[in-house]
Amino acid sequence: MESTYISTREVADLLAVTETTIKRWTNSGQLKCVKTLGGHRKYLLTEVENFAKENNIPISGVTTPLGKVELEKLGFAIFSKNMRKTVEVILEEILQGDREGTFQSLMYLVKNRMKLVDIIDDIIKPAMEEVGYLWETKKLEVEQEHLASDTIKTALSRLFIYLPRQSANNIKVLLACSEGETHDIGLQALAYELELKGYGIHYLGANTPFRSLIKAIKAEKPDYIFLSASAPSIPKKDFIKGFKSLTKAAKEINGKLVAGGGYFLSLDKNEINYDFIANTLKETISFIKKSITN
Ligand code: B12
Repeated sequence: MESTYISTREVADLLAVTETTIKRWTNSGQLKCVKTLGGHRKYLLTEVENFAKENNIPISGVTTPLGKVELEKLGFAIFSKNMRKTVEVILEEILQGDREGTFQSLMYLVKNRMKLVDIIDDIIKPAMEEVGYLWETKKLEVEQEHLASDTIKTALSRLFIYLPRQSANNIKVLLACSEGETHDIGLQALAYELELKGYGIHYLGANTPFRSLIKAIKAEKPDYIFLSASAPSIPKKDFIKGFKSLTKAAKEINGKLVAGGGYFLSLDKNEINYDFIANTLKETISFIKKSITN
């Protein structure tokens, strides 16, 4: 093990980056290699492990390749910065219910230095909007929509394991979908991003009764409370009443209340009170950064 040497391809697989990235790190002297008599670069496994540790890069060892056709399509989409094409490839995998293919496609984006927030906001959100459109126009059955949702959820939960983590900070966040709300993919993605950034996560998930949410806020005293609502199955007046009690509970513990999800667009701004409302993960992250530095 001490003197095991591996190839550029193997280092790339191990660290979940492209071979080009490995070459760049080597050329800049960050990662050491030796050259074989034939001129090929070889890396000492222990050196690679140390490099990964020092730079906070997880050792994944994901080696299963995508099919040649998918790889070519994705490669071209990324090379030409064609987001629409990238969305199409992911959508195809999602609609087939191909968990492995979806995971590998997302992994390919990560290897090409795409950030999780961009993958969610610019690839997964539009792909799922297309799923919604297909369902609305009766081109997709309900069970196919369920399959698509579960496929992306599973792929994201696998991807999360391989992403680099920052060390823990002392900021506590509580996340929940409102009462009557089952759409939890956006909220779950936000929880992944915040967990990777070192926040302490208290995730309550789908359909959390307002009463229980308030109990949890009082018990946990989070710095931030994130509430997601896309199409809750409760009357609007009950939602507004519940949300008002949430605003009060957040104020009492001096926590910031952040609302997100399509339902808020249908509410009158004067009816509810929050610290921030977000349509994307990018907006949410920059709000948190700003509010911490203020
Ligand atoms: C997948 C899906 C489902 C799945 C949900 C599975 C799951 N576990 O989440 C299932 C099949 C269960 C479902 C059910 C229903 N759905 Co549906 N669903 C969708 C779909 C296709 C995708 C949603 C999604 O996951 N997107 C991917 C994520 C990443 O994007 P996102 O949710 O928009 O989140 C982003 C932002 O909004 C934001 N964000 C989201 N939450 C939060 C929270 C915080 C705090 C912050 C800061 C940011 C944030 O960040 C995310 C990243 O950018 C949408 C279509 C669409 N246009 O969005 C319809 C959609 C949301 N559903 C819709 C409807 C009507 C329903 C049902 C009522 C249908 C029915 N008649 O049975 C039910 C019941 C819903 C309920 N009561 O909760 C409508 C809602 C329309 C409306 N406003 O009234 C939509 C828009 C479809 C449509 N075109 O008609 N659905």
